[in-house]
Amino acid sequence: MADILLHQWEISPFCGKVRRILEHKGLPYRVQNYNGLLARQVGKLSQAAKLPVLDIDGERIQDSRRIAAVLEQRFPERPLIPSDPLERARMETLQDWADESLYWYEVYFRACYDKAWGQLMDALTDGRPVWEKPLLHAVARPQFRKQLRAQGIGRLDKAVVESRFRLLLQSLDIQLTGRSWLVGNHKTLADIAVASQLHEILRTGHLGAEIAAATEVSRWLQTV
Ligand SMILES: N[C@@H](CCC(=O)N[C@@H](CS)C(=O)NCC(=O)O)C(=O)O
Repeated sequence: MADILLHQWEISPFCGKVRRILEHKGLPYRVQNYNGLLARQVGKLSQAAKLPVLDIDGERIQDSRRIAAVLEQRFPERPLIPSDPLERARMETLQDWADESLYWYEVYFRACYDKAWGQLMDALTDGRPVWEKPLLHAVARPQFRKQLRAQGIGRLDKAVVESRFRLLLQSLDIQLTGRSWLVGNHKTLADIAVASQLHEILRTGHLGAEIAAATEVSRWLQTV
């Protein structure tokens, strides 16, 4: 049995993605959380100073996509990467969209709405001394907003971002109509990557009703 340690923030969609991959493959793992000021240690774990990072039998792997590829190679049972080239290409496109675009909606909904921000701060300081919360708040919120402006979505009004998000939900709903999975006939990394972002939007967001109204998306989310 492999010795697997996931360095994570519980509330990070990319860490949720790795947990779902490990659970799909039936691999037991331990977690190390970096809440509060422990976040300062993340820079020592990964060049990009980002989580998830996975230690597997002494090897350290950064980035959810790289982690997914290594796990698939080492544990090919219950595959998540399709062997068919067209399905694989579709899976890669959706994974990239989830990781590099949909993710920013989740960041926007957390950084720009006070209630979601409060929930994020509670989760990120869980188990830590109370004085760390105002400190993290003061450092993290401007950082998130700066990242959002650089990415572009942070320059848009809430109404515009929400209406774009609704369009994306409708488009996913159409893609999932009469289908169990986004690509092919079994669960793939596309399902896990997209659902991991949506689950986090649901966790701290105010758009739960909109996601529930997308009936195909809601049904599929319960299975991923
Ligand atoms: N491409 C990376 C993205 C990971 C990522 O952006 N993680 C966020 C947490 S959700 C992070 O570590 N942010 C810290 C920072 O940007 O300083 C992956 O797929 O693992």
